Amino acid sequence: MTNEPKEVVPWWKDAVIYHVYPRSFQDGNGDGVGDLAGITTRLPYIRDLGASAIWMGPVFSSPQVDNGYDISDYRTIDPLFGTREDMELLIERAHELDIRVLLDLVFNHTSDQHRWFIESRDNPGGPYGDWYIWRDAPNNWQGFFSLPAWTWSPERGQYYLHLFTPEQPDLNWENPAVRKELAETANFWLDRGVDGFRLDVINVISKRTGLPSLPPGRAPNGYFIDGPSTAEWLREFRSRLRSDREIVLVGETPGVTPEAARRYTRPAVDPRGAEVPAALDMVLLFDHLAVDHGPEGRWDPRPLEIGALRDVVERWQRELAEPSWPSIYLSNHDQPRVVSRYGSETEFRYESATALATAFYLQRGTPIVYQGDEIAMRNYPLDRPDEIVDIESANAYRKLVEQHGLDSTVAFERVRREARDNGRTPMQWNTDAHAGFTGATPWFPVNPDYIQWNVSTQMEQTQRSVLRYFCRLLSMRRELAVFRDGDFRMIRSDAASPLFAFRRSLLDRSVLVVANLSSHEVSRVVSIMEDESVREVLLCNYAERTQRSGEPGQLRAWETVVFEMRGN
Ligand code: TEU
Repeated sequence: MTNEPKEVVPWWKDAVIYHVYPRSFQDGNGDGVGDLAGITTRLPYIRDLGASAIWMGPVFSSPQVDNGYDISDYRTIDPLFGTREDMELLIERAHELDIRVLLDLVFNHTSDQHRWFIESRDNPGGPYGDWYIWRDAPNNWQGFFSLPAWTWSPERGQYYLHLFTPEQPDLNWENPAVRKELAETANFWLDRGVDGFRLDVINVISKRTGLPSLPPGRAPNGYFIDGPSTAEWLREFRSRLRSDREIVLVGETPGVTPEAARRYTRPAVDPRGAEVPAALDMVLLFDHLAVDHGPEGRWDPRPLEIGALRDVVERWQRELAEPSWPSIYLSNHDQPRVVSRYGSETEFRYESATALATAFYLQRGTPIVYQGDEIAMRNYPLDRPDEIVDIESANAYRKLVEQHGLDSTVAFERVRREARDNGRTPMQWNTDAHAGFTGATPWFPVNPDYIQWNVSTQMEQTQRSVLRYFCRLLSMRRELAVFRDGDFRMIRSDAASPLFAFRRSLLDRSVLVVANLSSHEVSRVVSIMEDESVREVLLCNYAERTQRSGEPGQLRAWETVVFEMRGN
């Protein structure tokens, strides 16, 4: 069967990106916090997993109000994470191992401790006076963190806009000097060898002219999400980047519409008729991580309906078909652990973690594996509200109790499941104290289940090892061109069915991926698999279905199988 790739493609279409949350990955200097030196020691592990790039969360100077997403100097490394030499050594070692390095640039806002903001606040008529968004009176915009979006500055005698915390003032991208400086900041790190960037909330940089208040019940799209100049400014940003090698730009785009996502990820034509490269190579979507949100959003969680998940995936695979390119991820530092959220963290922890990974990472697009998901790390057992460290989650709890009048127990149960702390617990390496993450007291406690669930134990396990399964899954994805170049077709199922199945076809090769995303057996799937067209089993998360036979018409709890099919 033909397995030749269609054409030479950019490296990031072949890549598997491993998302590292530096604070919780590996402590290299014994202070209880993860750091760059620690990450460097774990690069061989990342390579052996099958990843070919890492995306590191922000490690720049920061007061750490929002765990580093409040940056006070983009060109220096926060001592918490090490030095610029540590960064340069990490980049060098990563490249030696054929691992590319993406940094996380937070360009919508800075810290209120950034010198630009202090200058802007204290010297309105000075060169930085117009680098942020100042107004005499606020509009009615609400921020993302259950907070108002404006704060009064007595020093300046005006309000300033912050879509996140008051310590994260929004930069004024309308100002050409701001845009120029941010591009130069990116070039500063490109000159030091990085291979691309994840751009934090990059689709909120453009605000509607005049900053009008939102009509009641109106979504902020067009007001401060996917604003009027977003695509234009991102194309300008890309045009200013210097690099002697192919770099990647991954934009995090909360609330993005399909039309806007295509605008960002497709080439455009300039007034002279010349093609202009796409502003972004990929966007990070959120809809697949909102199907379990109730009417009040994230902090009103509901049980997952697989039908809704199928529909969202099918829609975005269709919306971001050629020439766009999707990213694929199941969790990150802002989300609960996927095995707790969508899987079965107790009875079928191995099966559900591997089924979800197969159902997602074989779709069309670049997989992004969040640290710890490859060993099925699960939510942290938060017992009390005062254990919540994350500012967004703590604000949400306070708002549910104080503004929504929820009983504190009910409010805590909602937040406990969704809290961002769940995905930020230290990486579980082995059975040593603190799971081998640190020799000191960790900044956040290690999940007590690390004795059973850690890298070392799963490396030794020959059966039901999530880690070993991930290695096989990512290796198969890399070896078969159909997973990169093939088209995607979701197999329709009854709305209530827990079956998640799709077909990938390329020339005369096709594979069928089926997963039972439930804790009970699913039968009557033989119609999908038309037994005579099944050629062989390429991968399965149950040991015994290694042959083609074996009740092809049914799937056990959380069973996933990848079939090579005849024809396409
Ligand atoms: O998150 C952007 C974002 O969409 C947030 O609303 C986040 O996803 C939230 O948890 C959803 O409920 C980025 C970073 O990933 C996040 O860690 C930062 O706190 C945020 O931007 C501000 O920089």
